[in-house]
Amino acid sequence: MESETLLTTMHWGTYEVRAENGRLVSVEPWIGDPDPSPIGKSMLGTVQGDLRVSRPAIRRGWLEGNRSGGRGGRGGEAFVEVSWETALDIVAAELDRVRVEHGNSAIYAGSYGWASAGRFHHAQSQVHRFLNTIGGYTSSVLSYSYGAAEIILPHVLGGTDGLTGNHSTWDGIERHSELIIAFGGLPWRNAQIQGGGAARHEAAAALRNAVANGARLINVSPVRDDAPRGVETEWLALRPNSDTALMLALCHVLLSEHRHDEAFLARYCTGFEAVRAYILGETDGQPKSPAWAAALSGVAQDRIVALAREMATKRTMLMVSWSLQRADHGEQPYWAAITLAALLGQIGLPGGGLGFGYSSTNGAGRPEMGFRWPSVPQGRNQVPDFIPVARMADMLLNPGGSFDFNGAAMTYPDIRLVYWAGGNPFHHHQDLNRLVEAWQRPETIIVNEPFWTATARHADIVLPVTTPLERNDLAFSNRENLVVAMKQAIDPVGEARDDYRIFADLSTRLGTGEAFTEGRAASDWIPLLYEQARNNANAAGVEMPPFDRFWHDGHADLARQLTSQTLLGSFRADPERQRLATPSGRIELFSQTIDSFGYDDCPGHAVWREPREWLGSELASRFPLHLLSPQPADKLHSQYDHGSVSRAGKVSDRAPLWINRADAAARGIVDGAVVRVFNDRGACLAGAVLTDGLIPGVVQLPTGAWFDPSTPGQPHSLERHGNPNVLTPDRGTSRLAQSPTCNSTLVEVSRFDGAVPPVTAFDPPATVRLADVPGLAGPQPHHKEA
Ligand SMILES: Nc1nc2c(c(=O)[nH]1)N[C@H]1C(S)=C(S)[C@@H](COP(=O)(O)OP(=O)(O)OC[C@H]3O[C@@H](n4cnc5c(=O)[nH]c(N)nc54)[C@H](O)[C@@H]3O)O[C@H]1N2
Ligand SMILES: Nc1nc2c(c(=O)[nH]1)N[C@H]1C(S)=C(S)[C@@H](COP(=O)(O)OP(=O)(O)OC[C@H]3O[C@@H](n4cnc5c(=O)[nH]c(N)nc54)[C@H](O)[C@@H]3O)O[C@H]1N2
Ligand SMILES: [Mo]
Repeated sequence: MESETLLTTMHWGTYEVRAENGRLVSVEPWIGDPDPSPIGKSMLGTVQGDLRVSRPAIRRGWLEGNRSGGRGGRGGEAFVEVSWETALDIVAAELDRVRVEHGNSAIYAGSYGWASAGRFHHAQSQVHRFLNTIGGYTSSVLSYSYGAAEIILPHVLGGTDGLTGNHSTWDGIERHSELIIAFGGLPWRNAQIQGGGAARHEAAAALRNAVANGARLINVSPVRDDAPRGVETEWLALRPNSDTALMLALCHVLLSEHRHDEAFLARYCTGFEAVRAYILGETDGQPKSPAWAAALSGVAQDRIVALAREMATKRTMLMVSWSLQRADHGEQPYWAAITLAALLGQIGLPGGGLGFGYSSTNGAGRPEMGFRWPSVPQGRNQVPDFIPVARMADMLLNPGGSFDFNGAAMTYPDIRLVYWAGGNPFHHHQDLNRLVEAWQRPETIIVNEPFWTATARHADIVLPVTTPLERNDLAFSNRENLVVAMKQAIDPVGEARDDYRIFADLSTRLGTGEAFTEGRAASDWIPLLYEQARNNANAAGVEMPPFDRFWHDGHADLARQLTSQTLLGSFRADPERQRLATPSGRIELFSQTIDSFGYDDCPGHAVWREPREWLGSELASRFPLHLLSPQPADKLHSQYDHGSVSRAGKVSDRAPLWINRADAAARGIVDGAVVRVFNDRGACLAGAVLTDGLIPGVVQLPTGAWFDPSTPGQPHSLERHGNPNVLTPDRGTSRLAQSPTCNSTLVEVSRFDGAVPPVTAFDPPATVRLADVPGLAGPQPHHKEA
């Protein structure tokens, strides 16, 4: 094993890794990747670095009986290292206590997060399967990525095609698009990523081809650099969160100049009359005219008119990034984009219509494999309680509280125990100071983690987990026709174990061992999953080699059955027989269903609703800068923030805050200076980067800096590393989708003139050994390994 070169697949790419004498010595892009991501390099030095959780660890106060956290408890105390036997006994007993005393709904294990690529050791599948065998858990639905879209699109288009899959493929766009309008741009950095594993990075080349074939590309964004790398692009700058107004005004021009496609609307859509009356101002007295939208968006009135005319005369593709719906009333830009595309009448034509999230990952626009990849069966959850994922802090703070969601009146369960495996809520959640408070409420928080992330530090019990390099696994992802044998390259670091083994051992203690493992070791599951994949592939006419040959070769490159498709192409061809899964069978420009919910913040058709927080709101007099928190270029979320690639991007040790030169000059801020970014919810430090690539009044601070509060466990302490989620609001998009609104945030930025505090997020937390804690060494005499 020692000097062999092995393949491994991560969400950001496939790499050839090599270990010597037990140490990982090189990580190089897989030779088949035409445009590899540098992020893989960050695994060197970190996978075997000092931020690994090396032994099971328990918060000292929890061991001493302080179960509710309390101020300064979670996140602020030393950890006591214990043996696996002790840790597993304690976790099993605590799960059992909570389910017996409070019922399984008192266990929250939505456990949202990206974990690692690798089909078998998928942390969420494992924790869900485990908890389902012991009676279930309160779960979550939707994603932080595109929760608002997951709710609005089924109402309007009958499903999520064009969002998460089944996009119009690049080949049609390359050949037929004459005008590509990209709301939220097409930043190359995001297309580095493919959930479940990336192999060939092709999005950038596809865009280059489209433009080389004569398409004109417009980046509609507050940020110039949202343009794709190396492709000629016009920048149409607009105020953040004003896209809906711009889209409605484009509709207004089409309608008032009779450039809309009446035949398309009549044949394929329902509810056109209602939205037409709204756009023309017949229902509320306010025409959604170019002049109206210009005042809201900052885009000149005649530019809007000219753009609408150009769209009507060209094969026009609307690409809308996922970021637009992570904002207040995030349902609306999606519904408005569909309305605009419907008026243009090109939906279902190659190179025309629309799609969501092109360049948000590497997958959009690539053909599907045409069959399903298997995953670890999760069993059935007997607990009916669930929340929309981003309402997690609300749930912890308001047990028994009620809320609306997609037409239903819901109640928050009373959570006593939280189990997280494979996610980092102190990365992903909004308003982290509020989360710090909410997180003190449960009696017990258990986290499986390879690294000392903020979530691990804020847990009561941390169980150390392997990374993919320390175990065998399989990678296959929907848009990549490469299947990779992810072979173990190094020994587990410290005492780390696979999530699977942890849950198997917990199951044994809880009497459900057989139900969880079905008598299989991890090494039995991998060929089993592979054989299922092979059967599915064969049934679809795609050949996969037998497992042994595949494992020996290290990967299998599969032929694709499907090569080309157009979103809603078959619906366009035959709307009677290919009805959409909407109540009318058509595109619902007006939805009777949504209208019947009676939500003022999401009525029956696309509307402009002013965001609660944006440059047009009163709050802007105190916090005059709109903060966008995009994905980080040099990592995936918080993963490997401590790696070399991410660290090279830090400015004065912190996350970079991009700020317009004029805004910086007005505040006496110079390039590279440490700045304080703040609002009423919180404050963080960041490193200033001056640019002309943002409109004035907008700042950008990418996500991913490991949460580094100056007084851990206490809300409202200064965050020192540049984590934007101490600033973002924890509010749902609307009563419809209740999804994240991180891109609707106002802040002020000032020079930080005091002594700059060091970042401590990359120092491992204090730990002591159980035997060294007087009075605590007692409860574990019968354990062998201690
Ligand atoms: N302000 C703002 N906030 C955002 C966003 C934004 O745009 N702006 N974006 C949101 C979006 S789209 C998303 S998807 C979320 C992402 O949020 P997350 O998915 O929670 O972020 P990650 O950093 O990927 O967290 C994954 C964790 O899993 C751990 N892990 C890796 N492999 C394993 C394993 O095998 N087992 C176990 N047990 N753990 C493992 C990693 O070390 C890491 O800590 O963030 C959201 N938050
Ligand atoms: N390198 C890297 N790539 C990633 C990820 C990562 O962590 N790192 N995360 C992956 C994940 S989980 C997801 S869900 C996707 C997310 O993919 P997206 O949601 O598309 O990504 P963002 O980077 O949040 O946003 C893209 C751009 O939208 C612009 N934008 C923000 N608000 C507005 C607005 O109101 N109007 C307009 N017109 N533009 C706006 C911002 O300038 C931003 O640069 O990215 C994936 N790709
Ligand atoms: Mo995401």
